[in-house]
Amino acid sequence: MAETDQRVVGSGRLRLQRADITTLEVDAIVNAANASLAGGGGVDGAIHRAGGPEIMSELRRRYQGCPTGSAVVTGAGRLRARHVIHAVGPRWRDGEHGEPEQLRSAYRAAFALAADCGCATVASPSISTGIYGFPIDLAAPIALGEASQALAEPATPLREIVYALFAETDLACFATALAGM
Ligand code: AR6
Repeated sequence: MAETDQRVVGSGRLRLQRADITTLEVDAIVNAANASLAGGGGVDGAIHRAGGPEIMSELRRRYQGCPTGSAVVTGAGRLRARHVIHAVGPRWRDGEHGEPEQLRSAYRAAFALAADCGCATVASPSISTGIYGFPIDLAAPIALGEASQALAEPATPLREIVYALFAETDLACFATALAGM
């Protein structure tokens, strides 16, 4: 799939790619989960389908939900990744209920967990901009800003964060936001 844009940050790289995240060979993929970690539609459904039942078994065994704005990690079952980081973004209401801060916090928690797990390469979807309705033009700068900060952390093992965007329009939106950074 075509690579459209990338940016060097510190000793790492931020990249945008049109892709189904479940196909990527990276150390960790981020899942756009819900607070009960119950699985669902969208990218969450795709990750559980492709990764197999092990991921849900581990979620049930180790965690009792995950508050909005935070993240937990499991193995990746049959996926080519080593870890799945389940991050919970906010459901969009009107933007006046802390949604931007919660989205920022979800990405920050996800990348911090990836670094704690020693990951060099991480792929993330655009959290909250599907079923949860967060406007993607507002979400993209938040997503890219948090990825840049994570890559710029001193001594981080992270070397590449790729946003795996499903739709061409989402990719274009992230590319515009990256150009404006
Ligand atoms: N690869 C990459 N991106 C994808 C894929 C994929 N395979 N499938 C969908 N997307 P969403 P949310 C994009 O709805 O808004 C679930 O039921 C999609 O086009 O997956 O955070 C959870 O259990 C969109 O741009 O997540 C929660 O209940 C982006 O991924 C709720 O949905 C996020 O869309 C979370 O909603």
